[in-house]
Amino acid sequence: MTHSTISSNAAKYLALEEKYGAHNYHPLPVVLERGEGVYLYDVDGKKYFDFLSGYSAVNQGHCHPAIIDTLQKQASKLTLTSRAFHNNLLGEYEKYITDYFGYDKVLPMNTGVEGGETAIKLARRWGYNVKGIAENKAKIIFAEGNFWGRTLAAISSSTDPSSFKGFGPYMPGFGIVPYNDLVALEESLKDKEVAAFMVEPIQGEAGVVIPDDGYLKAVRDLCNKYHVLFIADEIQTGLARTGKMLACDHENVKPDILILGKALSGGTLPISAVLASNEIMMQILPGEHGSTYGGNPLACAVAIKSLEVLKTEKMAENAEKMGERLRAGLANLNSPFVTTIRGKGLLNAIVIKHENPDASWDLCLHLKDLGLLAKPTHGDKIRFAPPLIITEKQIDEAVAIIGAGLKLLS
Ligand code: PXG
Repeated sequence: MTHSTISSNAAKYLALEEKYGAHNYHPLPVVLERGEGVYLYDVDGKKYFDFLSGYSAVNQGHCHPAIIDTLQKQASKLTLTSRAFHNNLLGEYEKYITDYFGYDKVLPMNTGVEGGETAIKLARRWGYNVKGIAENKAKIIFAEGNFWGRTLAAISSSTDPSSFKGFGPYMPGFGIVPYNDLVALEESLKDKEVAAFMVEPIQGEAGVVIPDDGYLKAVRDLCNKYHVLFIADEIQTGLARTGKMLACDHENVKPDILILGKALSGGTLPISAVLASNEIMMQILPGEHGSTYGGNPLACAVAIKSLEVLKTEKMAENAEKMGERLRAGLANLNSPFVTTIRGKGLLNAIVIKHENPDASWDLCLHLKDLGLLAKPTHGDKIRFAPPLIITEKQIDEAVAIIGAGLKLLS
């Protein structure tokens, strides 16, 4: 395994985390202290392209001036009231986001995984109250390879042992079908106890796995046919990342329940949202669900601004164009070690093939030394997902860095 250079300054920070923090992550050895647009700066002042964007939380770019301005102004006025009282921004935000995505209602939460939990609770309730499933019998179907977070429900639907192993017992009422397999999905939906199918339009953590064209449209049709809710987890794919506001927009389908998170705050706060029709949302009554921070005024102000700049700065359009340029640039490198280049908009991955099993980690260390930050997922895949404000010139510079990094592999 390649050992990249770590300054004695950076080493101090690593040592602190090593000693006092849980070892639940394996980060690249870089210590960041500043971000601006598509760039990150480490504690020694070295500048990097950010090709991860906080797993798509920083679509709008680091410290987007308008988002930070809104954050600072609202932070000095009112940050949290709890939902015991009303605040002057919640209704405005709820109107803004429901109009923006065309849903009747929104339920505000914080992290992405809470959004997923909320969607599942809504689907179970709808299953009992509307579909007529017998109490405690509702099932939710998930796709193999899914990733939606780390709670007990999320890991209960996971097919990745590193997520679920040793954390049982697991949540009952969950079923799994292979991703991108409509025959298996239809078979599972015939079960009258199924309330919902929850799926990522493109599987992010699984390594940017893109289903066949027409998959989402067919999922929509099957869910209609069997009176099952279609829950789209757009926490990573949504908010302009794939070249459309939502990845579902590529096939013009509207999920029954839409889950958003990550870039809903431009990387400043944990803000998630679950959007649905009145028929679904009104199944939850006062006192039956919520969160201390959900819908807080600081989050409401920040989310409105984060959504606004996606549109005013045409980030979906830029993601589409820059994504094409990035994939073409990567293909042009003609590296013998890159077997696959795939992606939509600026959610991309390459697959590395090399006799050295640590090659993709080593490549990320080389890229770090050359000034670009990316991280392997599932061993041989590396995600390339820069902020959506990246320019043509910056894409070309980044591709040159990746080319230089690949040359160092041999
Ligand atoms: N859905 C999708 C598609 C995701 O990618 C979540 C839900 C959960 O979001 P929260 O905010 O609860 O993490 C994700 C998260 C990590 C990690 O460190 C998380 C993600 C990607 C990479 C690392 O847990 N995605």
